[in-house]
Amino acid sequence: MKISFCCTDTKAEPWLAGLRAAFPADVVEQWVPGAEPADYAVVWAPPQQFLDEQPQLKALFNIGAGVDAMLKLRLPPRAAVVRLDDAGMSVQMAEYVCHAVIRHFREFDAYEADVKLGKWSYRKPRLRADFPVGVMGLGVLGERVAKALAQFDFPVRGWSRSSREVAGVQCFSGDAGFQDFLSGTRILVCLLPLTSGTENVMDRQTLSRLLPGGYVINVARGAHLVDEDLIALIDSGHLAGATLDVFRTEPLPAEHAFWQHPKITVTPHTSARTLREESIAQIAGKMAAMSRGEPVAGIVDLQRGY
Ligand code: NDP
Ligand code: OXD
Repeated sequence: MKISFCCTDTKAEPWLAGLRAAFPADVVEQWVPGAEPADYAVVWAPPQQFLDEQPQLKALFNIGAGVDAMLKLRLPPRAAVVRLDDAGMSVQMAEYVCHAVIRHFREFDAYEADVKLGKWSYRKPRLRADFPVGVMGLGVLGERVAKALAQFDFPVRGWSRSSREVAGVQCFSGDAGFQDFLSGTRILVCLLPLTSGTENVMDRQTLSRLLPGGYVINVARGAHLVDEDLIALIDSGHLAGATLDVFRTEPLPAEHAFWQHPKITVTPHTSARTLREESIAQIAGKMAAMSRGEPVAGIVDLQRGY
């Protein structure tokens, strides 16, 4: 069996070493144009030429959870697309989102500003009941985040495509449940996959439905959010601010208004990083299972787009 590694912006050697250790009897190579086709591939943002040279590929293992960029490419005819299924990302996402929610709720940004001015001042305690958090997407990452927030006694609501039950979380689903989900949410967290059904989901209309003083945390994809609508609603006072980890263009262009906006916190797509060892272990396990003809979790439904 041959495994090809084709990941842009990724140091290949440690991945190749890990995959070779898992498959000592097989060929594991970094792809170069014109190389012999592979049976399995480990990829991140592969060029179209790589995919076009893989007529016999059985599976493409994406070293991330989101496959929106890959699904824009022409895929090999029979290859399954397999996404990372947690692999150490859900705990990072829970840390990031809980940090952003608590920083906003406890006004730590305002305390930091006071401290810089040498000011010793208290703010009135706020009530958790006034800060219901709504998590859009209750998949591998969203469910973990929703449960982590519930541990801090925030009222937590979740929204997904199909109906779900998550302990401690008030669940809504589909178009029918969306308005009720939004109208009871003050802090909105996006953990949806980017598909034709979710692009621009956070626009003026939906963000206007949040409770006054709403706050937005986007950790999914930049194209879920209409940037101008967010800024207009913050500037009008309907929204209190936002923490954003993902952007339509990455790196976020130097001239983008998000950088300097006093009520927007920006991080460089770092809320849940791919962890190499966990990912190699997961991918190797699934590759071995597939070669034995066994089913594996995390196969992307190409029609649904996630
Ligand atoms: P999953 O596929 O496990 O979960 C997706 C969830 O979104 C499911 O609950 C699904 O509903 C729901 N959903 C999908 N479409 C719709 C829709 N049209 N309406 C309502 N709900 C919908 O994905 P993960 O949790 O693993 O990852 C989510 C996203 O997070 C990734 O696609 C990626 O873009 C992003 N991500 C960002 C990272 C970062 O560092 N910023 C790191 C990793 C991931 P249902 O349950 O019914 O299927
Ligand atoms: C992912 C990401 O999808 O890093 O895993 O954004």
